[in-house]
Amino acid sequence: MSVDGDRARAGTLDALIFDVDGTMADTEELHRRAFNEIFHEAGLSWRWEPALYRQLLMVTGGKERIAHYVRAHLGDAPARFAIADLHARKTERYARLLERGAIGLRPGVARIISEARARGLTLAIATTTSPANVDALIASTLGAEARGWFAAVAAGDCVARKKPAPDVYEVALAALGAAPDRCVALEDSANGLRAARAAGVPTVITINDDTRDQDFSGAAAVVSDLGEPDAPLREIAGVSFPRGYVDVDGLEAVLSCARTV
Ligand code: XBP
Ligand code: MG
Repeated sequence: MSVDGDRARAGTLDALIFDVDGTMADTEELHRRAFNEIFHEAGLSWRWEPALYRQLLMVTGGKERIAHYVRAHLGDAPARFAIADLHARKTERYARLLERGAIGLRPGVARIISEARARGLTLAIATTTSPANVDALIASTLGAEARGWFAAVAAGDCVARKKPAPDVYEVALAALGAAPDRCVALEDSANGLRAARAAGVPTVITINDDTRDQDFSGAAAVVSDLGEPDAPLREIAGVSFPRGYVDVDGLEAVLSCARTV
């Protein structure tokens, strides 16, 4: 349902736009495992250890990340490798790893989705990861029917320019028919923050081990995670969440503050 659906909206917040990797779930270790398994099966000696992978994460998009690794770390030509095929196989492997129930949602994600739905907000996704990965994560954590809760899913190659370019957020906003200043983006990385901000969407950052040291200037709020009533978040910067967790009222406050700056 688009933002101008038939559900009256009392507040100023119309839609929540979720990033996926690192925000909805801590997925990058599973991505790293899938990359390494496929490299090995392809007879390549490439192995992305955690420290290297954290560096490589600054390049968004798995295919782009492989090409960058070949060029910048191997001094070789990406065209000499069947990167699209490697990445397709990696995506299949990642889905299989997810099916084994390898990952749960981060704190507060299921709660805020449920509350947003109950309050008549529209949900969307704006991610660099492949669409198949979005479907696999939603199915393995919320159930296959939950894919229909998201009015728009902008993912992967639906845009030529990936984050930090704003394109994927602009595709999601257009699909929703939403005004950016009536939405809030939930992100985990500096690339994601830059993308959302360039699209005019106020952004709440939930940090993780891969992104905690990045520059989140311009975020409406930076927190440890979305929090739960029995597991309060840690506030790092920006708007405060006095209940100790991010809820719809807290996100309405984010918009109010964003309007005053
Ligand atoms: C994170 C990414 C993706 C994933 C890997 O996306 O940059 O590239 O690391 O997924 P986001 P793919 O934080 O925007 O969700 O291999 O499918 O790209
Ligand atoms: Mg992310």
